Amino acid sequence: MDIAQERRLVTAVPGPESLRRLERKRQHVADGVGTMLPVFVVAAGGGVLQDVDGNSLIDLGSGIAVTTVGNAAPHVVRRASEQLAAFTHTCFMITPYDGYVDVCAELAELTPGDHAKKSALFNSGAEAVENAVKVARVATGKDAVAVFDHAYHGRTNLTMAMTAKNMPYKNGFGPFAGEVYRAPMSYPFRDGLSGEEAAARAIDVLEKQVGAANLACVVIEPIQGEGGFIVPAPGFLPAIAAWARENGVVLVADEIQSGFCRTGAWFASDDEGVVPDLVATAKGIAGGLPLAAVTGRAELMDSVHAGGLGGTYGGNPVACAAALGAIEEMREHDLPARAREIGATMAGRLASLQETYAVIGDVRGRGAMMAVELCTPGTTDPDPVRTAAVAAHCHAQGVVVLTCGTYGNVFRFLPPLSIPDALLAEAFDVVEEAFAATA
Ligand code: PLZ
Repeated sequence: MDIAQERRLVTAVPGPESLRRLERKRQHVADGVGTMLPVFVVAAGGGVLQDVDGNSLIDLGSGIAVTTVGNAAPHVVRRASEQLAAFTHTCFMITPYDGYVDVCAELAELTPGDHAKKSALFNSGAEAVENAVKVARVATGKDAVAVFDHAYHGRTNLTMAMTAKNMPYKNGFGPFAGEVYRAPMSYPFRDGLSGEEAAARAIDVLEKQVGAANLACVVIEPIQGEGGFIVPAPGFLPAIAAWARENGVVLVADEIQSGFCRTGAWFASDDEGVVPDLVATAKGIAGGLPLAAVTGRAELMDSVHAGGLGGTYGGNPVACAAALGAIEEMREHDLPARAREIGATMAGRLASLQETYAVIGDVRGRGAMMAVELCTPGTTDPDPVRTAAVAAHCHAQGVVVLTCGTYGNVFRFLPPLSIPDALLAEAFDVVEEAFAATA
């Protein structure tokens, strides 16, 4: 690895050169496109981001769970570079190439279940979710789509309708797509229900307000991402899956954030032995290049008429080569195991933080997808102000942390799985200081 694996601050964060470039961004980039931490990056790898001022920051965000294999990971760079030099695009719908088919073959092997599977490739997570819904509608001949409280599925028109949170994702952007219905999620910290109880509550809403006879699919994140890293109580997902199966409703797992080794398994659905009918993937699949997929039961995928699925760039050859490189990294370094290791370290650090800081109401997550939820001590009243203060402290000290949650009071930790142990430990020292400094 060429980039020194260290945190090194030589200016304030952001530094003067980043601030100068931020001014240029303000001139040319639409204000609606925000940046959480405006340090302009020039190189990244391992667990480090280097900026234009010469600072090295520790990355606990992976560009929102994308660079799971690390930035510029060797197999990704090698395979994508070779492909870049060979050809950059033909459009798979016009003249095909092996990389696309190879990625689909890998997806059939890696996603949950040993039934016959097929895939279609796209560019973004939102596009994958949209296409999963298209497949489910054609396959069932039904229209309605069930989603959950706190869900995040994207920013396109259909996926905005499926996303729960208004600000900033939906406000003013309606009217939204119809036939999307929302059920209560299992949120153990806030509802105290068992998985079975929470599933019964959700199923009751779907049966009374929509009807299984009208439902094409239930779309669920096995661990919710943007909504707050909400891990449903054990038994919730299997109960929803069983109900869907018994009622002819397609179960779609949105594994866009939780998939590809993040939680310590290849997919978060694996942890509870849930076998979705369709799986939407993106983010971690290609080490940073834009690629997304819908993978599912062959007979469901094949229910769509010829030409019904596609797009100019879907399954771009360079992105496919990058995905094959990313999967090679995951296998070669046993990244599911590495995610479990990182998870154990983070869980230990966060549990001890919780003992000291009563503002931490909940520690949750799985593998390298962990979070803390900040509340007024002794209550479940969200504390987004303290959350923002702790994040700001971490950023100023050169640690990139992300927040999330319906109430803006969740810190999420999504380190690249290539982060060295020492750097991870140092990052959590900074997080600890941030809690002390803002107490
Ligand atoms: N489904 C579960 O996490 C993307 C969104 C960041 P795209 N999450 C990060 C932002 O503010 O836009 C996501 C996700 C889940 C779908 C998506 C959408 O994936 O690749 O951003 O379209």
